Amino acid sequence: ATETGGSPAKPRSAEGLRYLGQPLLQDIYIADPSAHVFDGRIYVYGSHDVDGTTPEDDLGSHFEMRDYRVVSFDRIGGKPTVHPVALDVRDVPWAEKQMWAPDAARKNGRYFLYFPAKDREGVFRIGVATSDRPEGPFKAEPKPIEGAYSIDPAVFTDGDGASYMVFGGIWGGQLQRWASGRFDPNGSNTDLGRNDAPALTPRIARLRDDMLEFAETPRPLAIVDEAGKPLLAGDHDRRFFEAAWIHKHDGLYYLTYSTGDTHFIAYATSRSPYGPFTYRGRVLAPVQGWTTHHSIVEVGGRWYLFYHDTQISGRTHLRNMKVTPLVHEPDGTIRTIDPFVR
Ligand code: FUB
Repeated sequence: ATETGGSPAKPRSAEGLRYLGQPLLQDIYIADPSAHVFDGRIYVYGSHDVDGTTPEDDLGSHFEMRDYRVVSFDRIGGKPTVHPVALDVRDVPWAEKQMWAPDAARKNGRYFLYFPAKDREGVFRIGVATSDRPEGPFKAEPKPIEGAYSIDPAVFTDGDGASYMVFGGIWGGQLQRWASGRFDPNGSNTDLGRNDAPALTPRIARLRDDMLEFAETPRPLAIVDEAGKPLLAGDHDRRFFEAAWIHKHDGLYYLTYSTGDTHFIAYATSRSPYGPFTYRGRVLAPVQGWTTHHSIVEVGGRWYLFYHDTQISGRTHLRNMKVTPLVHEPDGTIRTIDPFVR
């Protein structure tokens, strides 16, 4: 069953309320939380934030993550288990640095960790690593996924078993440098200065049955306004920046994403995973910290938003994850969440 909305999604017990607005763990910094339920347990695959030496800039050079740690819970509001290192950049043959937002999937009893990292030429690629356990350790494939680039992979598996990866992010995520389908080392660092052009959008590609490669060439997902016109690059309040995620509710596909420099999690809906997606509104108002990144998951018949902010550290690259109920209204809209109102 799914939460179809109408009434606020409430945690089931007084004990369960304690997690609202609170960091889910204190011991290490985990951001960009991609949550999944495997065999009744909640597993979160996120970035493992660390304090490095690179100065802060608009391209996110200060996000210097070097490994992944999986966190699991027996229920929403439950005690976190922080598992040992799931994958270290030193064990990824093609990667050099900046292990950014990952996601995971399961197929035929095998677990797949999808992750972006910069190669030795400073280009973001997306790789995959496998394990027979949801928490890892994962073993990386020797090369990045052919045809995958930029950052923030998220894998959605549809009811018919087909899995799709959405990916991409502008500015430091380098998507603007792939406009021609090939990496342009001299391309612009940002999408700025092209306000009237259609905004860049996330890419989507169906994964092969073995989940290790694409079954097709990635294509851009159209994100349009209510009149069917593509959102424009200058429309910073609505245009895609990074952190795409797809979920399906009541037969409708929801593409949710960060608007980056305006700090919203926005959403758009479609009757197909390939779009076009029509912009519908905001899932999450700005949180504390520059970045905002999320996942949406159904747990025990209720829907939840996992997200992050900088409550513990007050520093933009040291983020902690949180979770809050999410409501789909009967008309297909999502009730906007204000992280500062409980
Ligand atoms: O964690 C590094 C980057 O920050 C992610 O890849 C983006 O989505 C943003 O959250």
